Amino acid sequence: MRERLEALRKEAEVAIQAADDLEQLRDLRVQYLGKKGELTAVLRGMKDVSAEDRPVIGGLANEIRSQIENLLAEKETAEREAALEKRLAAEAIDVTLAARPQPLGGMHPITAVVEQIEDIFTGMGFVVAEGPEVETDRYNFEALNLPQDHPARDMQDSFYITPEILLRTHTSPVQVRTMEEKEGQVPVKIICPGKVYRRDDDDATHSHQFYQVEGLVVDRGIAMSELHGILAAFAEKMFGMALETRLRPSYFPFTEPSVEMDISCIKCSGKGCRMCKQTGWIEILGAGMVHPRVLEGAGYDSERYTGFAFGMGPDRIALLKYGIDDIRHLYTNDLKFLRQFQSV
Ligand code: FA5
Repeated sequence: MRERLEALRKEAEVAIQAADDLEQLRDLRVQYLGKKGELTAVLRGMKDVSAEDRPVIGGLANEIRSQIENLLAEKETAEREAALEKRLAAEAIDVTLAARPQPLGGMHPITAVVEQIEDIFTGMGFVVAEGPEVETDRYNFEALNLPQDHPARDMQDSFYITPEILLRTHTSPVQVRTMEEKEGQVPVKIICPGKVYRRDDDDATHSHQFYQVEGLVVDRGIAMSELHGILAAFAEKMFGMALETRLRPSYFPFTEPSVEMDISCIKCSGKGCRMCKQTGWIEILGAGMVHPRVLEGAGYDSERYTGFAFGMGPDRIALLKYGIDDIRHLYTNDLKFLRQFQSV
């Protein structure tokens, strides 16, 4: 018995020393110390040992068990440390290695222009409002003083979904929605950016889907001079230069009087060039004093309150600002084109 135990001790010592990974050590633990292990098997023979030898052999067996346990624990610790060292060495970061270039996205020119417009107007105290792109005939036309069969409906050829529902042709319905929500409260001072849709034939300056930014101010004593002042300040900020502006009479059913605002040509400063078709002026938006019928229909007493509204096309502003020659470039997702605007 003693010899078997001593042989087991030696064999285990050699095997543990020879093991070179944690898995082997786990197997050796089972092999020597497990329930079905070799030491347990030897101890099962204790019943055949004489009563006087039993304490000695028992003591020896316990000594060998704890010796094997210690050896296993030491070797496991050493193996764990070696494995960690190996991993750290393999994962070491070479700080001298050149970084991989990370492709950076850029802002789409329309998004850039819409954000600039929002920044300029919110800086003047306007709040950004939103409305649905799928709109009712009432908000898109009727409530804006454009009853059925009004000839001006032809100015904005529409995509109808049902006779009552259409894709909005302009952002002006948000004027009415906002005034209704405010229930006669003043001041109203909003801008509304968003997509609009018209059955226009696509060409260099027309798209069937484009953006507009609407503006509306309603309060006591609002006059045309405020409209002009705010829009002139906006234009100079937008194009980053001193500009002349002029208001020309125009017609929109929802404003009276109605105007279009021109700016002096940003390319030739008004001298006349191809961009301004030799006129020195470029039209950038439509505007006017909110028609009393629109105010009344949305719950505002037109004797007490007046207001102005304007609507501009960020697509066309992007063409001007970035010198783009065709609006269709803005909608074709050509990366070669878009990469030019990565820094705007
Ligand atoms: C309107 O849509 C009015 N709702 C604007 C308005 C609002 C006037 C409030 C008065 C008071 P107009 O149809 O002119 O107006 O369009 C406004 C702007 O949208 C134009 O100046 C132009 O920049 C842009 N626009 C119009 N049609 C197209 C198109 N097919 N493609 C790209 N931009 C367009």
